[in-house]
Amino acid sequence: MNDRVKIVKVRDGKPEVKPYHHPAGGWGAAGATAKVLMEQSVLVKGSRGLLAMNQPGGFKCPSCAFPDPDHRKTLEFCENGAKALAHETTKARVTREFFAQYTVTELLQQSDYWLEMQGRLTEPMRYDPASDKYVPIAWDDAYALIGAHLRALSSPDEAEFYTSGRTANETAFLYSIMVREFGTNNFPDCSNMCHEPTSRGLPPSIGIGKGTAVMADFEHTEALFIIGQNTGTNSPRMMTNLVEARKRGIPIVLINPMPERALVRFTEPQDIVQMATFGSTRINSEFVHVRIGGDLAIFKGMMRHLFEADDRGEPALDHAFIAEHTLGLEALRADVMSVSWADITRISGISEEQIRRIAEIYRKSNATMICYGMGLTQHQNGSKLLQQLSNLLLLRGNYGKPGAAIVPIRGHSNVQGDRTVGIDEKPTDAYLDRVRDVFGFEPPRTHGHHAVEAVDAMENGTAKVFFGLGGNFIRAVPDTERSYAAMAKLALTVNVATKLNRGHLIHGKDSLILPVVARSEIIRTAKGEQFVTIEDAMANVTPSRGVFEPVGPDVRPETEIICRVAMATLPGSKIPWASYIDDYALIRDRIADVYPQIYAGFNAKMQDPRGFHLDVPPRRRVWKTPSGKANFLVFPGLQVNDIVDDPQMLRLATVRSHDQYNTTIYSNSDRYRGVYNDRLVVFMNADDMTDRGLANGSVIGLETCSTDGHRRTVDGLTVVQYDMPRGAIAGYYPELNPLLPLEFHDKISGTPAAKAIPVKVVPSEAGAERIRFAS
Ligand SMILES: Nc1nc2c(c(=O)[nH]1)N[C@H]1C(S)=C(S)[C@@H](COP(=O)(O)OP(=O)(O)OC[C@H]3O[C@@H](n4cnc5c(=O)[nH]c(N)nc54)[C@H](O)[C@@H]3O)O[C@H]1N2
Ligand SMILES: Nc1nc2c(c(=O)[nH]1)N[C@H]1C(S)=C(S)[C@@H](COP(=O)(O)OP(=O)(O)OC[C@H]3O[C@@H](n4cnc5c(=O)[nH]c(N)nc54)[C@H](O)[C@@H]3O)O[C@H]1N2
Ligand SMILES: [Mo]
Repeated sequence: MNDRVKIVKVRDGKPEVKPYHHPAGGWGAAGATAKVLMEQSVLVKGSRGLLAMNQPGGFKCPSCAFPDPDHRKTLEFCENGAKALAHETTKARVTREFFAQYTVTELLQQSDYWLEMQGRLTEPMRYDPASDKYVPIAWDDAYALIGAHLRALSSPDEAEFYTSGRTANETAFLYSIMVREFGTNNFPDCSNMCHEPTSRGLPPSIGIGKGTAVMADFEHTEALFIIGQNTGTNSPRMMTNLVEARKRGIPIVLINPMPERALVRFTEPQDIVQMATFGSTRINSEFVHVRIGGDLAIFKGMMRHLFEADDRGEPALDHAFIAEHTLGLEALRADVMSVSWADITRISGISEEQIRRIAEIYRKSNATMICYGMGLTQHQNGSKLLQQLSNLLLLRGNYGKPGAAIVPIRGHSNVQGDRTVGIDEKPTDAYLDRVRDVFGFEPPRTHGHHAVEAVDAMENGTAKVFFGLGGNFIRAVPDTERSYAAMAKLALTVNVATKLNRGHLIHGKDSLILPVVARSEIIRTAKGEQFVTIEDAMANVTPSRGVFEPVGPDVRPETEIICRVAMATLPGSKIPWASYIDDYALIRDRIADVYPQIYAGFNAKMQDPRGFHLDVPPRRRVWKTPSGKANFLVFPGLQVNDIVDDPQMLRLATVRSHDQYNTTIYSNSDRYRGVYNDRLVVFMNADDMTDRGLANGSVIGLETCSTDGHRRTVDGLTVVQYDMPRGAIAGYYPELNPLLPLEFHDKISGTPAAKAIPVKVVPSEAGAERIRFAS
């Protein structure tokens, strides 16, 4: 294996597994918040920041995309938002002296955690091959270098322009214009690895690739389903809505192969009474312990239950809604009735009795919200799986009435907004026409690359330049070994970033790191303080104003960087790039010009610090599909992933711990799952362990089941017995990405099937330190 791909083991304490017996949230969360602020030496500054976070006039939390409540509390943050803020406002700095101290080869020996802990990037740096070090470069020289590389390409399609979802609307919009004027639609983005099945799967069903809920729906809903989403860790502020729903007696059904702690029992960290009395709320009424990839069978079972009830003349389908608003019911009915209960239970691992019980909860509810996350999107047929979920909602008219909705829990704080304002490798002609009319150039019409195609292009040599607007592309994509090698072939890699990460160390022949002003910091330009805007997961657009001084004199706002790259690359451009550097209102005017239907009067609307809601037509029971109706779509069978014919095969879900933000590792512990100081673990069912002669603490390797000639392994993993369904195992992303083949993705959306990697246990060659197991 390539040396650069080796997983760096980190031990910052004694590795230990001990079950977490407390409810999630509560004093554990309060303690963790204080701890991270102290670790980053920002107790006072951080606390001040937390008071401004998600408040009118303040800045939007850089962590997740969950909306602010309609009735705000004085504090509106969670433990993991506090971690994100503490790490962003850290006292630690990565300076030119730091880079002078280490060669890139030496930095590569450090863990992701260590790289993150070095602090904020402070000045632009360029890779120097002679010394194998990053050395300072002036901003103007950096822009000139980028411009020279881009202009030297034989085709604009030889460049890949990545976006991570922290990028604000103003920046993302200009970036999408700059890249299109340059001449390509190569827009790989983090969404391609995340909620792309939502963006591509839902439009044929309901005419829009977004969720249909607003926060008020939580107050009206009669049943909640949380499927494949770890709420307490990845969108903790939503726990408040779940606690409130439980207090109203609303049933909450969880479908997950892992019994996630916070979804079982939760104490609201902001509920003083619950905290003081050590009280907690039981969250779930039904926990459905599904096999990995078994959700499709459950959805079909639920639909079958509804059709059977309908046949008996019991109220089950919303016939009036179906008649007025949908097409395709009979084909769906025929497909659903063709699957047997025996197959449904075998493939899902769930009894007919329990599926009927949750289907009854669904049938009796007049308004249901179905929330979902990566547990549904990251499968080989993620897009089609979501269409089946949408069928289930359509059957009971659960669109366009209070308390009813499909609710994708989006990841990055502005990932949805970035797509809305043009980060799209498959733009529509209508949109490109608007761009042409507003900006006066002819944008490229050929569709571009998504994330996996971008790696393919690097691997086969057609890509020459990678530009990363935030994020950590190389750690986020599949097939680590191949992807690293592909990235290293490029002529130029550019990373616009706040923090040092491995993506900066796996670089092209030329390489730049460009440090930026972060979300929580003030953007000052010649025209005074500027603000940016963010679209949350429920399509609310709100202003975000940083409150802290930028980390140093040599960091730049992201928007300025995009404008200056445009000026250096497109000398003949008629677009007034320089004016956008200083005045963000001008950018919002152009956004309103390109998207008049949703963004008309954008600047005026931003006078209200609470922002406004973008139109989501299904909320009005309007369907922007070719037929003008919502469509029942058929996906035959019960398999959401290809069948692998190997009796030793286990399905591996790569998930997040409680102490990471995607590729950023806050600590090596995962409190709610009871693992401390180690991330190289595999959660496994007791019977699967026995079958393989494994015990708690056994050290194993995993190898991907594939026939494409690539051997993919990760060695030195410790087995932890866990309440997983048979045949399903879990471990952490990004450490296990070397096991995920690039080709193993949803063909409609390009989203890697990171929750269903077929693997088998192989003997370990490494041998690892033993973990202590406490009871
Ligand atoms: N603190 C924190 N917050 C975050 C992030 C973070 O890393 N840290 N990341 C942000 C981003 S970009 C995103 S996209 C979201 C991600 O948030 P989530 O969607 O919660 O992501 P994961 O932790 O990857 O996994 C979700 C769940 O899917 C379950 N699962 C696995 N396979 C299956 C299956 O086949 N069926 C079902 N039903 N469930 C399955 C897992 O057990 C796990 O509970 O969170 C965002 N918020
Ligand atoms: N196996 C597996 N792979 C996965 C997933 C999985 O569940 N399993 N999840 C996928 C998902 S859902 C996602 S969204 C992707 C995430 O992919 P990315 O979005 O690319 O990754 P992040 O870890 O969020 O990026 C972190 C880096 O962003 C930079 N950064 C932070 N804040 C800012 C900012 O304000 N501005 C700028 N310019 N840079 C900033 C910092 O340098 C930091 O190191 O990974 C995907 N990959
Ligand atoms: Mo994500």
